[in-house]
Amino acid sequence: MKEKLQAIKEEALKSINEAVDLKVLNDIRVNILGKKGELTSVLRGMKDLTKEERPVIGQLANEVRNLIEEKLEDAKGSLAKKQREKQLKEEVIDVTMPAKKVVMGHRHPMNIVLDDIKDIFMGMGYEIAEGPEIEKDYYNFEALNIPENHPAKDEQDTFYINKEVVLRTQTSPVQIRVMENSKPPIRIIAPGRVYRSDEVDASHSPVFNQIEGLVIDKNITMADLKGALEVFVKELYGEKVRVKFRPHHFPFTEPSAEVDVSCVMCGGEGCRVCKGSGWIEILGCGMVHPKVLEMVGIDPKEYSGFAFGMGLERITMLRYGIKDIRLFYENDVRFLSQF
Ligand code: 2NL
Repeated sequence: MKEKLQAIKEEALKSINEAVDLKVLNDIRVNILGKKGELTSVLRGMKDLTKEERPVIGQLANEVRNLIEEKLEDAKGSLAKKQREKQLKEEVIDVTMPAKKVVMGHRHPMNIVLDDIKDIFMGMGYEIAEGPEIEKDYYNFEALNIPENHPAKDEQDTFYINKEVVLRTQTSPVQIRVMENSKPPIRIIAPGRVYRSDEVDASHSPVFNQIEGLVIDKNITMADLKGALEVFVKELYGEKVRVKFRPHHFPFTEPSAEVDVSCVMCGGEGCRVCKGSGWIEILGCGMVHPKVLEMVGIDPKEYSGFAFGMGLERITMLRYGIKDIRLFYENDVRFLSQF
């Protein structure tokens, strides 16, 4: 029995030493100290021993059990520690690794330019006004001094919903509504989508975007118009750009003018974009016609004002050197990602 205990002890210490993880260690414990364990069965055999042998073997068995339990406890501690260290090593996060890039879109080139234009006018105290794209014929034409059968109505031929309702051809109706509903001073810009029954080509689209502006106050003169638009053009295209006011005619303004800028492509030398002239037309403007003021209930003897209008597509094409208006609407990512 003594030899058996000795053998159990040696075998136990050896396997404890070689245990690779906590699970193996637990199996060893069960095999030796468990209910059906080797040492347990030896202790059960104690009852067959003589009175003299019993205390000697008993003491030895106790020593062997205590020793095995102690070694098991030690091994458990060091294996648990090893296991934790291994886990920590595996789960370590390298905060210096490059992050996964988030693929994000960006503003459409026309929105970039629109935001710039809004910023410039807001900086001069203008507010942004909006209104319906489906308009009464009255607001789109008549209130702007374009009577039935006026040739300008051909120029701006549009899509009719019925005899009295049209898709607006400019954002002026927004400004008419503002004048009807508020008192001067008025300083607004009205950006938005407009419609004309034009054939599609490199510079025309039946649906496009316009930005109009309106200022109404006492003693507003053509000098205010020139000053405001010169500041606008220089902020948009740079200080070096030259600005030219050329007489023109619109039914809703008198006097009227078109504004040319020195060609943003060639600087005025003459090129394909400016057709050799060195100048590019970018907007129309004028002093609001007294008849228009009368129709909205503003007294033209007390108040005067100026208005202007420009095409957003055209301004954007000039800014970036875009040659075909259709590129704006096709939503080809290869085009859009360039801005
Ligand atoms: C152009 C020219 C223009 C206006 C728009 C306007 C609006 C009101 C009263 C008077 Cl409510 N005028 N708008 C004036 C002059 C020119 O647009 O070439 N647009 C693309």
